[in-house]
Amino acid sequence: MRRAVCPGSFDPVTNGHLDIIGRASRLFDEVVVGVGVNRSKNRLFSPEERIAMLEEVCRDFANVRVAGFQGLLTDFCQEHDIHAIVKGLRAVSDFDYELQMAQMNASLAPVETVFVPTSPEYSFLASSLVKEVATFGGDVSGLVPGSVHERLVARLAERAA
Ligand code: COD
Repeated sequence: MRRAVCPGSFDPVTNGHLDIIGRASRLFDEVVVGVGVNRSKNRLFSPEERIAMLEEVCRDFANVRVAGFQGLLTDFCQEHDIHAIVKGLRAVSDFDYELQMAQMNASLAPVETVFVPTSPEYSFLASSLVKEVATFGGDVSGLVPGSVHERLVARLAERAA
């Protein structure tokens, strides 16, 4: 069984993430979307909300499941018998940090990192930018799945109230 993890914060999941998850699902027998729930960053959505959104948008991929993880990604890989980490690359600027993480992860556990280049239409897409644009009223409906867009608009309205 070739099993991989697509890790991330997914705050929230975007069409760019979904593209990478779908492509990973065609490369591996099973893909676990690993939602990092370390409490270090200020998140718009809770771990439970991020997991629920991912479960909803990944339900058409038969070999994809979603799980939260705390602590080191390599510990999660070992617990789930995973030896491949799939990461999306948008630009050279992503590569510097991703390479460092790949090498660190390989030093901690028997895992290989597989880099998948972003599809050109998603190369500018990041959760942080989606949140910023939506906060100031910009239209991000084409950048995230429909159900995620609804939750995003609702959450920002709650925050603004
Ligand atoms: N196109 C293609 N890929 C994309 C796009 C896009 N438009 N947007 C994002 N991605 C890729 C990113 O490049 C990344 O690979 C992945 O999707 C997730 O992105 P984010 O922004 O949701 O998540 P990050 O980068 O904040 O997640 C970081 C992790 C949670 C993976 C990382 O911090 C981690 O492994 N944490 C656990 C602690 C640990 O083990 N630390 C030591 C690391 S060496």
